[in-house]
Amino acid sequence: QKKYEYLLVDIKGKNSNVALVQLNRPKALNALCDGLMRELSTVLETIDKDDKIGCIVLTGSTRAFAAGADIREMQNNTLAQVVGAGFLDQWSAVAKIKKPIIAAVNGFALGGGCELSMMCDIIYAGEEAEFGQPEIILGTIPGAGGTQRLPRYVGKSKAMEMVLTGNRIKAKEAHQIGLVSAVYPANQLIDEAVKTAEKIASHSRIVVQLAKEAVNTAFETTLAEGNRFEKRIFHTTFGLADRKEGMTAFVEKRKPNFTGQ
Ligand code: CO8
Repeated sequence: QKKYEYLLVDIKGKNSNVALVQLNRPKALNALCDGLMRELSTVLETIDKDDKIGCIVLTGSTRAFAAGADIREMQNNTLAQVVGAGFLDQWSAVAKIKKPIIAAVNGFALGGGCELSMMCDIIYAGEEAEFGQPEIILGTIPGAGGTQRLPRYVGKSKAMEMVLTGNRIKAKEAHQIGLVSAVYPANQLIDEAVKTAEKIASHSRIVVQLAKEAVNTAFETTLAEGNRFEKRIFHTTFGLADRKEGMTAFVEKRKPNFTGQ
């Protein structure tokens, strides 16, 4: 097992095809300092190229998924510095990962922590999880998609309420408004996320990647353009051995044997 400064990385699942990436900076409630985000981007990009892995679970600790960008690190930055250095540009790497990522959120997911969870593809929450965009309290605004992804998850009124007040919402409400797709007791959360990840990893790798790309396109474009894109991706699956295998297995009443081709 490779050692990381801010992460714990493990392989999970009966077929060892799920990567579990745990944010591990307990002293600062997993505040997302530059070093942590650099390490996370590198690790996710490496996993993305690993043929053995079909799905990723990203989690934090019981107390905090992540309490935001690192406020101490940002405190004395100037406008010229943040623009000049492209401050926190590397965060967007997470949203570019091609394999599905399930965020398993226990504890606080605040500011950049909430934004990081929204860059993932599915969010599961532990019963004690709390989500919020408290940047307004610090005299700034969300900078990693909070004003853009949150309204797409929960609609304008709730997103405005969260971004303008800085108030936190609990897991149950996050579920009701569609930010998270399921809530589990804290100690079962990672197992449940791994179970879903194993299911995803049992499907054709290439088709899973295409499906993720198609759903994400819904958030980038018009309905007509999105439907046109989807149709082409759907057609594309007919060039794959896995599409033939999936349908043949159904007809022959057996399990498919996908090869990712
Ligand atoms: N940054 C740095 N350190 C932090 C952070 C943070 N975001 N959050 C907590 N810590 C540290 C605390 O300073 C404390 O350290 P120490 O023990 O050395 O004093 C330690 O973690 C424990 O925290 P608390 O003692 O405060 O624990 P509590 O249980 O009392 O409170 C809270 C927990 C409510 C989570 C509280 O820590 C808090 O409010 N944290 C800040 C939350 C916040 O405002 N987050 C938003 C940050 S701004 C942001 O994320 C902008 C994103 C822009 C991304 C742009 C990308 C391109």
